[in-house]
Amino acid sequence: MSAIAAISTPQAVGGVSMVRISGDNAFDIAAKVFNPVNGKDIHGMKGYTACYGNITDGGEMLDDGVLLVFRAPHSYTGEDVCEITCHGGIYITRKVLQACINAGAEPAEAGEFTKRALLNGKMSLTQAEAVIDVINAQSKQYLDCSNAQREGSLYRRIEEISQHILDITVQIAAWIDYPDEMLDSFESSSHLGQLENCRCQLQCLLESYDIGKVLREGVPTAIVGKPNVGKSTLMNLLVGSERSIVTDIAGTTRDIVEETVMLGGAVLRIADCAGLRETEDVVEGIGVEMMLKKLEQASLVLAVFDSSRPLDRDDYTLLEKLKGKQCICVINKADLEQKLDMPFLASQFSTAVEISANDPGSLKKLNDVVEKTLDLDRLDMSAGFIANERQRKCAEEAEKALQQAIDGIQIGVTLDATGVMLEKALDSLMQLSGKSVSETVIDEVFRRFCVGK
Ligand SMILES: Nc1nc2c(ncn2[C@@H]2O[C@H](COP(=O)(O)OP(=O)(O)O)[C@@H](O)[C@H]2O)c(=O)[nH]1
Ligand SMILES: [Mg+2]
Repeated sequence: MSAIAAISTPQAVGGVSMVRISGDNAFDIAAKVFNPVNGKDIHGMKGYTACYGNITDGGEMLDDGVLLVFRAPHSYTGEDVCEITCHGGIYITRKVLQACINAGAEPAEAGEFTKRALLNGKMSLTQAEAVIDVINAQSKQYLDCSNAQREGSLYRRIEEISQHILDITVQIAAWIDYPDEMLDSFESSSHLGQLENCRCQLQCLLESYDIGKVLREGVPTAIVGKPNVGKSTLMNLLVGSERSIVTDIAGTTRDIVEETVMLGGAVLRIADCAGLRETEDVVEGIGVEMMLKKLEQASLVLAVFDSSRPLDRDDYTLLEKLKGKQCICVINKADLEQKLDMPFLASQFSTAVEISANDPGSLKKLNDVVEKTLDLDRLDMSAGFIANERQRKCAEEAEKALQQAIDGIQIGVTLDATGVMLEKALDSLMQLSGKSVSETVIDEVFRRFCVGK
């Protein structure tokens, strides 16, 4: 394919930036813009070698830099690749890219380098999708999972399931075509067991989607409670700085204050809200409305209570509003004299923790209780997981078709009909792994990428 070029480093000021060129004529283009100081022709350079030289555009000197070359097929894209590293200014880097385009390269589209890697058989579709997840990973856990995915963990898992289904489909086809020559009658019970096993594995993969989503996007978390229980103090403790205003005046927090923090092995997108109480104050009233909305949207709620005061009407109103939410009861101000009906409060929640939000020593307790509540370790994500909506849809369709095949065998439908359902399941799995996938789907996948990758 003819060469494409793009800036592969961030569009920001830094020490160095890199323009990548990939394609059959990558060396021709690089030779037009890069002149090695040793005077040698870059066409003679071996793969994985570098040289220092001047970068020019039609004779105009732009910068000096380093050229790194890769020879097909031993490159990221599987094509000839030249990477020109120049000084890391936005203007100069754009000028170097323009020089490559003037020399005949096409500007690369989002994800086009990775798309070429896919088309050249350097990686599967699920591996290509994992590249973008590695780039976007915000936590160690998600990075580890995405790296395993990039190594092909999901691909292998799908291949394994597909192989089992294929074996059974082949046996069924043989039995349909040559019933007289088959020694044994069709063993529906053993096939049922195997199909059920495949279905369970798919279900397990589907469950991984929710955990992946949590790791990828962060958990929308709301800190709620009546005024003055220490919500903003808790927020500041979690953030590690004075993010929310703390006073002993009830109704201090009115706007929602939002921050992203790592807690319990996950990224939490935390909102510190106005305290829940009936109020005549118009602005505070709007704050309470916003808090109720945040509460509704939250996947995790930190419900804060003040242990130095008995429960009152505002606490009971809050308890009503928390029904059905994944909630951790945070009993704050453990350093003060206890006046709270602890046994009653604890009975209202599955998880409770006693802390002093103004004591940094409470962080560990909060970390542990959040980790236990989210329970992100319950699935081995490094063994492959469903990372996006496209994959989820394919896995769901495969599982549905398998279930129909299983139901069919149980009620004694013809083997023809069972075979059709199994083929449908296989087709969905092939779409998942990218073995059989339309160009539209591939384009959709790469639209999520950045230019230069
Ligand atoms: N003794 C004690 N005081 C606390 C604790 N947490 C918060 N406070 C105090 O309680 C008051 C209200 O805190 P704030 O975080 O503004 O409460 P919010 O209205 O729920 O956001 C402030 O005077 C805080 O210093 C704690 O653990 N122990
Ligand atoms: Mg507050």
